[in-house]
Amino acid sequence: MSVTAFSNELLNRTTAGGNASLPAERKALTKKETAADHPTWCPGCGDFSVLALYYKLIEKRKMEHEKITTVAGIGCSSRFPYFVQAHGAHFIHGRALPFASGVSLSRPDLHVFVFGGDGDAFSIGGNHFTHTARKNVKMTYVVMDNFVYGLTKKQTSPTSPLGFKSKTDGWGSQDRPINPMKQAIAAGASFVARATATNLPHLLQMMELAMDHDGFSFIEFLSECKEFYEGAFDAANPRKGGAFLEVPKEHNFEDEYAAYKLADAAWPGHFGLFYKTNRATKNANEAKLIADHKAKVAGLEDWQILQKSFDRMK
Ligand SMILES: Cc1ncc(C[n+]2csc(CCOP(=O)(O)OP(=O)(O)O)c2C)c(N)n1
Ligand code: SF4
Ligand SMILES: [Mg+2]
Repeated sequence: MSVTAFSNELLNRTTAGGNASLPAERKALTKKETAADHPTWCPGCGDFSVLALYYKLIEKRKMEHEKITTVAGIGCSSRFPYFVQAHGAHFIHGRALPFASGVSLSRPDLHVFVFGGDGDAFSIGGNHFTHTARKNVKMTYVVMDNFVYGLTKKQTSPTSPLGFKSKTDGWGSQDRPINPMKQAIAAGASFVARATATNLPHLLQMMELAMDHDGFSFIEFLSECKEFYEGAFDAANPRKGGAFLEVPKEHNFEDEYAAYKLADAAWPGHFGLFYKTNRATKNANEAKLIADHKAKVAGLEDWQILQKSFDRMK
């Protein structure tokens, strides 16, 4: 399917109203009702835009307070849950995805959002990224990629470009950076999109698409760190002489190889939906396993189920 056809479909869906389950007497939450602590990010940090759009998304899609779940690891970007007045956890560095998987699998009535940085996602959490993607656990993961470790004051991250001078690479980074889009596609993510702080309506559109996806949805969001990597994304910023290039209209986002090729475009690359496919989620597979097992032991008391297990071991 082409991106244009899908966008039109989305537009019809989202303008028709958000959460059908929201009772009439409950009003959509405004930013005032969703905002918690004052964000502690530096002035001009790209992370503010994702937060602003998350408030907007909650309001637009009429999410209920008790259904909002915001999970993060550790990093500047991962402070996110503190700033949202709802359920959430600021978890261990790199371990946001396993925590979010537990929430997603045990509470199918929630949609889990995970926010974090490039270090959290692709260094210490790289393993979890791969496995959560391949297992297709239903959640939306927005990686606020600033090409640096911001919180710990400028170390090289897995997305820092070659030659980037940091506190860990005084002579400039020697290691080839990873390409998050290729990484996500190769790992088996069933929804892969890219956005940037210079086009916020576009980011909102990507977040809506991701939220509606039944599976693991990943968005790489270029989020400038004003303090330790100023100007990193100027090439994608029309106000700084760069260009915001959308995914070409003829791109077939159901074609995995085309998506991979698109992810290989020269810097600063394209923005939009690269890849989307429908395949069984871990949530659906596990729900079926549990239902099948329950059917097998229907009518038995707990002790009888236990006795059956012991008998099998004899
Ligand atoms: C187990 C563990 N190792 C290392 C750290 C130190 N640490 C905290 S945040 C961070 C990197 C953050 O970078 P990133 O995920 O890119 O987030 P940003 O601050 O750039 O948003 C590191 C190495 C930690 N908190 N816990
Ligand atoms: S150090 Fe960088 S990433 Fe962290 S809050 Fe400041 S501008 Fe944002
Ligand atoms: Mg970072």
